[in-house]
Amino acid sequence: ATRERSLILVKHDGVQRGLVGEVIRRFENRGFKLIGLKYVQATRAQLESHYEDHKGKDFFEPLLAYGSSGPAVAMVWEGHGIITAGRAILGATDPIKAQPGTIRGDYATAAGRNLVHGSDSEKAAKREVDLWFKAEELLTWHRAGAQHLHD
Ligand code: YYY
Ligand code: MG
Repeated sequence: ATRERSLILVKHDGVQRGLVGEVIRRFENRGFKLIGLKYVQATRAQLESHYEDHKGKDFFEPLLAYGSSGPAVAMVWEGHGIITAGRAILGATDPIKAQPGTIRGDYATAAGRNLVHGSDSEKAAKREVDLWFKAEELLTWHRAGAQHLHD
């Protein structure tokens, strides 16, 4: 659906690497609509909830420790196919396997420093958007020229 949403994070390594603008640019250029944006200091508890599916895995603790060590940027993007397209824009979880032209394939080499997060299903997107944003922080607006992006 055109109203499909995805929670995209520029994780702390992405902020440190100066890639916030680059990530936003790639989603903007593709024609997606930004409806929520904030600079956040994630807590361990928030990341534990965000990554709940990975609890118990060997990378879980380092993921929480590094992710809560400094600021990140949280975004909600909206548009037709945003979940699938967003994952494609990010590239594979292991940046060594990520295609050039993707964010991870262009800028990262390690899974533990893979710069960005993107929701992987509608169910995950709903849960993650609710975790990072209050309803009133999401803006309803019309992106000019939308009729030229899809029929
Ligand atoms: O959704 P995505 O971020 O692409 O990967 P997930 O399999 O959901 O893992 C979440 C997060 O955990 C990943 O972005 C980095 C970290 N991680 C890791 O450090 N080492 C792994 N072998 C797998 C995942
Ligand atoms: Mg994931």
